[in-house]
Amino acid sequence: MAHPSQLGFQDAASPVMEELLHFHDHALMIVFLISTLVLYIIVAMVSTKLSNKYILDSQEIEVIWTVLPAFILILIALPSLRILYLMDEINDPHLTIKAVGHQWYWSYEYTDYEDLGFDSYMMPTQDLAPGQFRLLEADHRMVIPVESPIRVLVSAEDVLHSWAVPSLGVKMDAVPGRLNQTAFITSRPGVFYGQCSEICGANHSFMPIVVEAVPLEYFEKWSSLMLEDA
Ligand SMILES: [Cu+2]
Repeated sequence: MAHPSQLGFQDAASPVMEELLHFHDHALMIVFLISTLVLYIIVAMVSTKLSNKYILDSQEIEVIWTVLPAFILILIALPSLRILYLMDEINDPHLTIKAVGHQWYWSYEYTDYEDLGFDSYMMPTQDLAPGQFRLLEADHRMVIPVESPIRVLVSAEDVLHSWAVPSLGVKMDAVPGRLNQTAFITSRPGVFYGQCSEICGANHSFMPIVVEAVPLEYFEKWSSLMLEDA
């Protein structure tokens, strides 16, 4: 959960998000180094009269300022590719959940169970209990067992939506007629908030995503209660 006026990312709740945060910091440090160097050169050139009108070419410096940026790009590309393939990897999910975007709510189907599925609408402001987040709380949360590999199949019924939970490092397009898949593991119990991340119509801002990670025994109790209700 982000706090007011937060500048950086939310705390990671999954191993992939932790990798992404490290990569972000790594890339940002390189950006800072380059920006500082460029700023220094600009200031030096503007504020001094240093120039040499007799030098027409210099092979050595040209080799350096061609090879060095290429090397820096490799230092960014390799870890980026590593995370890209890590995120694509889905090993033996314990649970598969189908998340379908609608105008304007999400519906979830637990396809490992015979009849476990529900719609998840945003809680209207007047119905919020103290401590609940406005525009972010849902009437039915997507409950999952903590520290278990979860696969989410994402699709949409009407228009493009996007199923996204920043602290889990997940953002997957929900496309009508197409089934996308993504996976994550929650490294700690908690409630993780997200929002539809595709401009999908008038109430786009009012279809939050709430993932609640609980210990396995609580998840089993929850699923049997849901099955009884159905
Ligand atoms: Cu949407």
